[in-house]
Amino acid sequence: ETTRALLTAQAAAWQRILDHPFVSRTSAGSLPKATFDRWIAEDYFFVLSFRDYLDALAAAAPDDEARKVLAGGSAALVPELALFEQAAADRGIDLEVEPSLLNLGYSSYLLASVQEGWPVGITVLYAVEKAYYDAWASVRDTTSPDTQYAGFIANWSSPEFAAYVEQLGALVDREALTPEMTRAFDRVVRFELAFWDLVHG
Ligand code: MP5
Repeated sequence: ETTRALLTAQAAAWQRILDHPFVSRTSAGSLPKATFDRWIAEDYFFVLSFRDYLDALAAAAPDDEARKVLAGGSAALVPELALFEQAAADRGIDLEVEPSLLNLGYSSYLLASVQEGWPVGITVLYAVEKAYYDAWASVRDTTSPDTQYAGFIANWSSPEFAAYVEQLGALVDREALTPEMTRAFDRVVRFELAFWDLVHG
């Protein structure tokens, strides 16, 4: 299986995503407010860019099955962006701040990956979504139900999101693994770790 090979090769780095202090401190409720606020502003920019990437990738999708899965992901961004906007209003966060260069780099890389063709583009999408599913499912499993982060936890660890990530994995598994797919997956892993470091550091 292609996804299994990708994840196995990155098992150590993947574990560092799940064990990251941002993730464990979100679970423990010990994250400083400014840190979570920083994440909200950075991630909001990321998700807006991600929406453009998803549209571009959908235009490159090879068949109806792939288009249907991606349309589901696109629809989920409507409530997701509303979640960020509500949290920003509640917490007094300015969402218009200039993103970090790392965030600009990650967001630009997403869009650029589509130019490498469908197998690379779908590998990137799977890696991005799987990283967030695993991280937020880990928060879900280790935190109290009345956490202030419940909306975000539910967004990326719901059964619906889990099913979406499974469907993305199935699309990747239709492809035979190439060095370009491995490189793309590894880049997303590095970007994800750096993103947590950026907002937590
Ligand atoms: C996602 C995200 C998940 N919101 N932010 C980062 C840094 N990585 C992955 O993407 P989406 O579009 O929110 O499901």
